[in-house]
Amino acid sequence: MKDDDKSTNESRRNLITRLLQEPPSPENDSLLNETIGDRLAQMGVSRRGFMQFCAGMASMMAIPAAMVPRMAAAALAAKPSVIYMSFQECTGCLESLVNSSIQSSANSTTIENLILNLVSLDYQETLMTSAGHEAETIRDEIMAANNGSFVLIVDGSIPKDPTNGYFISGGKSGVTRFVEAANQAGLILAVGTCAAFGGLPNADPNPTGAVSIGELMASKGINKPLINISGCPPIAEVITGVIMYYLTYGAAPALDSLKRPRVFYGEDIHDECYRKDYFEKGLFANTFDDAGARQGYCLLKLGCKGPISNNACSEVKWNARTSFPMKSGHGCMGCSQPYFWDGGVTTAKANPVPFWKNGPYKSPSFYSPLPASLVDD
Ligand code: FSX
Repeated sequence: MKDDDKSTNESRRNLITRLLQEPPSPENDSLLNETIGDRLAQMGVSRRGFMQFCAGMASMMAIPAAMVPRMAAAALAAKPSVIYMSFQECTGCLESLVNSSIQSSANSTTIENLILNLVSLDYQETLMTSAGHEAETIRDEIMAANNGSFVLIVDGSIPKDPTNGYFISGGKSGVTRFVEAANQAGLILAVGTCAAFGGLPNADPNPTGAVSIGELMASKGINKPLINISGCPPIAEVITGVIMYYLTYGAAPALDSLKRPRVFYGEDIHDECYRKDYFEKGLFANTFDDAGARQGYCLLKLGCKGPISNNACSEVKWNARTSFPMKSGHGCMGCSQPYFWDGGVTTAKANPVPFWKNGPYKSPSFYSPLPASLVDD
């Protein structure tokens, strides 16, 4: 990590701390009129709690503090329609989002609950009570009513050949279902590594011919804004953070070359890992249960993929910010990267030796070249 990146991180962390301790300002309070206050109260959220949430979210996404009131106002004023469609996946992405919400909702309304209350989640096959033709009709009506403006969240990858018989739902192929929705959407979020890069269904030998959402869009000439939120599963707060940004600005945040938001994927997991000090000192665990592992030594020699994986796990953490893999004693599996699983992460076939033997510390050739559809010009 460069020195100026380090100082940016440092100031971001300081900003988070300051904003979360700051008393509510008249400027912020003036934005929360009586109607909004009532709505927050109905959701069990105090004004102060909501402003703290916005401040924390803004800081996490490197949005200037001056934008916090605007973020709060936009989030409360807007209620965009969200259509959430699932294709070939394990439902882990939705589990991540929903369990995170349930886990911490015993004490207060969480970020996830808040967002689910602030957007109009109009179609999600696993969560909705409607099914069959009724659900499909609702989806079609909502897409028509919000043509060009709804947010399409997609998880799972899709068989590229619509005639091969894999993934038929509502009598339509995955390609047909996706293309119909994508052509009417305002913004597309590819949630999870399956949707973003192909993921598990795309792993060798890829029997269904599954491709990522980006690749399918490119092949169908669909030119809509796409944000990849990778991870198997992705971090719930990263999904909600991107939605918050869109509510605030009406546009996608800055993306990296893989169309992932830079604020969450701009650094590798190793950069913020608490075991990094041991890495710097050359202290490594050699087995998962040796004395070094118990003291927090670096897990690099056990195959940790933190240095080549971009995500916010070590900063945002998981399960209501409780922990993340390295804190739990397990190396990073690189699930946010293209070619997870085949990319040499867990299979002996693709990567028979720990990656630290693969040459330079950050080998740019560790992963195969990316498909052109995933790379910005
Ligand atoms: Fe894939 Fe998600 Fe992994 Fe599972 O929806 S990213 S297999 S956690 O469920 O798509």
